[in-house]
Amino acid sequence: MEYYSLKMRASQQVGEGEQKYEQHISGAERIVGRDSVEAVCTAMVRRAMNHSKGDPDFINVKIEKVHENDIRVLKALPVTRIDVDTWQEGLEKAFGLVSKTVLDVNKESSLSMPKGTGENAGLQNFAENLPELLRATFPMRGAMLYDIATGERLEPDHERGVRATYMDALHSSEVDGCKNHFNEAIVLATKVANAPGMVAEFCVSDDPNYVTGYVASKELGYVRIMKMKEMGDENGGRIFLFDSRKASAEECIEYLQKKKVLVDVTPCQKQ
Ligand code: WAQ
Ligand code: MG
Repeated sequence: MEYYSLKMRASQQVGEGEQKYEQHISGAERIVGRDSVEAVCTAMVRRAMNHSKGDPDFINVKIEKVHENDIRVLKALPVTRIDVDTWQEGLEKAFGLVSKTVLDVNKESSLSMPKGTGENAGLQNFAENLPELLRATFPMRGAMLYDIATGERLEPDHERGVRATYMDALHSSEVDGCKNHFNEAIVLATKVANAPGMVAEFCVSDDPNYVTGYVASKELGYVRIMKMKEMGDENGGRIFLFDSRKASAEECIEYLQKKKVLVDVTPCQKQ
């Protein structure tokens, strides 16, 4: 079977003179069989032309052939959900789950390391740092890559962050459709959880009307947390928690940005 990667991004110029800049309106990416390329491309352009964020004056569609041998097929992470009464409670739960995962990994590593190495004062109270890390992701287009071994940020560009790309659901016949948050997120989270050195991911949507977020890792699976921010809040972000004792940042970023991944979501039921 021959596959193609399709990527679309649309933007609009706003402002005048010196202040003029390209504002992102819409973006999408797929990996599909040869037979679907034309229809998916049309659907992407339609999505760009009918977006509530505005009328685009620039649309970029990139279509690349992908060799089947270069595609890795991954099983979707198992999905669970946590219901909460308030977004504050949801955020607490999410912080709790990731910091426990991080502490467990750090405990394990420090047992196998000579005393005095791999310890960092800032990491002792990792949980307390999480709200500040999350706030730092709000203006970013990609994710923060945070090293749990040193407490350092490893994105080459802190303003942009690292973006996971070249991924889709396997056998996804869907051509059109507006953004489905869950379907896109389970694909991204599964790719990310399988990255070299990845420990966990933390995500809050930047869509003001979408308050469900998640934490994910190979061990935790994909844990949906039904409220993680206030309705109407347009602040969201992603943190990729990474362990530099397990892999190099270059290797991890190369995988996130270049490796083609199809995620088998058939057994994955939305909870
Ligand atoms: N790679 C890395 N970071 C990204 C990417 C990407 N491909 N796409 C978005 N981000 C970052 C970026 O900073 C955004 O501001 C932030 O993540 C949130 O992105 O089970 O919609 O696309 O129902 O707004 C979760 C679904 C939906 C929960 C998450 O994220 C559920 C969502 P958004
Ligand atoms: Mg969004």
